[in-house]
Amino acid sequence: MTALVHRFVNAADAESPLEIHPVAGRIGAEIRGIRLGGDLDPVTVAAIQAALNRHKVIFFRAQHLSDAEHEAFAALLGDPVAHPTVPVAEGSRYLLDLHSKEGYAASSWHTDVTFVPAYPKASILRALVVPEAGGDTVWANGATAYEELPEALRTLVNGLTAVHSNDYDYAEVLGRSSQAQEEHRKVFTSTVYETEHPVVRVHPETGERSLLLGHFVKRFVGLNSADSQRLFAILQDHITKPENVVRWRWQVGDVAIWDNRATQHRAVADFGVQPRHLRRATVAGDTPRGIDGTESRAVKPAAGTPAVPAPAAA
Ligand SMILES: O=C(O)CCC(=O)C(=O)O
Ligand SMILES: [Fe+2]
Repeated sequence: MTALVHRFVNAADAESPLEIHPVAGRIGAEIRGIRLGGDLDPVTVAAIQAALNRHKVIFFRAQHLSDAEHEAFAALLGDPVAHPTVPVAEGSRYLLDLHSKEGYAASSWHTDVTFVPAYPKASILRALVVPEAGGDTVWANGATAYEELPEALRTLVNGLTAVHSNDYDYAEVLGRSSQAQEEHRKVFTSTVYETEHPVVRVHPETGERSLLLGHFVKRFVGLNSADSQRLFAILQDHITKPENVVRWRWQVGDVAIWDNRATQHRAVADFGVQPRHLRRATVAGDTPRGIDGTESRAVKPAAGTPAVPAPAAA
């Protein structure tokens, strides 16, 4: 057996002005010595963006951002956008609440909001309350996963398109169905979206190819649902194997930022009834392109249909 040699090793860029400490071998780095907020200078913001492109998820300890600081920092990375169906967190303009008390932990592998064509390019998550133990988050590198696929599978996915929707089988994906889960599903699917994306996305800034899948995938175009499920499981197994993954043990005040164009993530739901509260900002992204340049396209709502406004949080 020949060892796979990765083009990319998760080492800090010697040119970066930031203090960067890689975490796992293929993804993730902690950045020290920075206080995030809306008043960072452009050189630092560019260095953060470069570190994000390189390491795919970056961590900052002990930031303790307010909602306003969180949103102001997000605006330095691009245009902050609210979730398309879930009402914003109380007192904020764009933030999404992830509050385990309400029965919600995003504990299956996904890329954020891939049920719309131009889904967010980055997500910025901060920890307000964390369990004493457990409740970590894990991220997977879709680019190294693509790179090490056996050639026959790579050839197969290069021309493949998948349909992503927010109206997926929640009980099946999350392995349970509770009242809180059902409430969440109703809000999450108040407008049903369906989008066709290439399975291999070419990163608009780095040119890197990565696998674009995750739990919003309903099926592959041209395959029936049984074949789709089997192929999906094979590809997801490659993406989420431990070698492609980094795991973060949260402390209150931490911030994690991920490149939502090249990664998947999920919460680890091992914290029982302990409270866990995170808030997330997302920054607008562009429409993905596949290897041959084909762009993702919306299937639902059909073009010209006005989106149904999300119900007010009650
Ligand atoms: O709760 C977590 O650890 C992950 C939450 C999540 O999926 C997100 O913030 O997009
Ligand atoms: Fe997420």
